[in-house]
Amino acid sequence: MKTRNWIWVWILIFLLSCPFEESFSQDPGIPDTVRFGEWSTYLPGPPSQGKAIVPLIVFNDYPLCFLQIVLKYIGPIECDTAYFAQGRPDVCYSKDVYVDTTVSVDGIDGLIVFSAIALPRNGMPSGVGEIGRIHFHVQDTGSVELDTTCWGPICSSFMDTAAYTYVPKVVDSDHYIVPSVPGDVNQSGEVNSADVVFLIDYLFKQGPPPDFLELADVNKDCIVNSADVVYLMNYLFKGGPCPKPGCAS
Ligand SMILES: [Ca+2]
Ligand SMILES: [Ca+2]
Ligand SMILES: [Ca+2]
Repeated sequence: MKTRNWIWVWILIFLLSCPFEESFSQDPGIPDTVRFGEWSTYLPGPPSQGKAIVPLIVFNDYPLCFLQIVLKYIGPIECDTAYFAQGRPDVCYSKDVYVDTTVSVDGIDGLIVFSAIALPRNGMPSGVGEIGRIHFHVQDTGSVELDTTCWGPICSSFMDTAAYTYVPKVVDSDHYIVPSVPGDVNQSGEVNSADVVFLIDYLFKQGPPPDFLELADVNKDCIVNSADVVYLMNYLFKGGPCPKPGCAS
């Protein structure tokens, strides 16, 4: 073989041995992730129907011009609504970045698609946080699974401001739905003095509202107020009647 041919062979071997981290389809920097926050569920007990709220959390280390997240759910749940929450896309909006967002739900196949396009090209800032929420109807107790998938040719993908398009890592969510305990205002799984504190903070100290007001309406008059605090304290400390499945919402 001529010397010039050997040079080409060595160039080829060198190129093949190079890492391809910077190639077009690779996620630049730290891997971007999509994951789900803690499930908040309310199920009075079968056969009555309940509700669940699941936060959608995204980490991206470079600003994004485009994101598309395609999700599939399996289990005794049905998607009621899904939306981009106040937060990261809104942050873009307040910085004069126009964000066009859509969420599609296909209840028959159990599919949800979040899409956001940020214009102009300075994109959605890098960071981590909740970008949306999914609300489900809960039909029964049991295992539910929330994972990524493709909807025909549409799969989850991100594009950064340098026009790198890549697939984010999706951390799936397995959750077991159990009946809710009336009076478990903070959804810790049990009713105790922490629920009284949570309720007092909410009613009188501008604390966060319970995810489900039904759990705080322990006297079942469809309103959450100081009478529920009295009822709950009476149950916990004076042997009063059990909290009831509430009707406030
Ligand atoms: Ca990254
Ligand atoms: Ca509790
Ligand atoms: Ca009440």
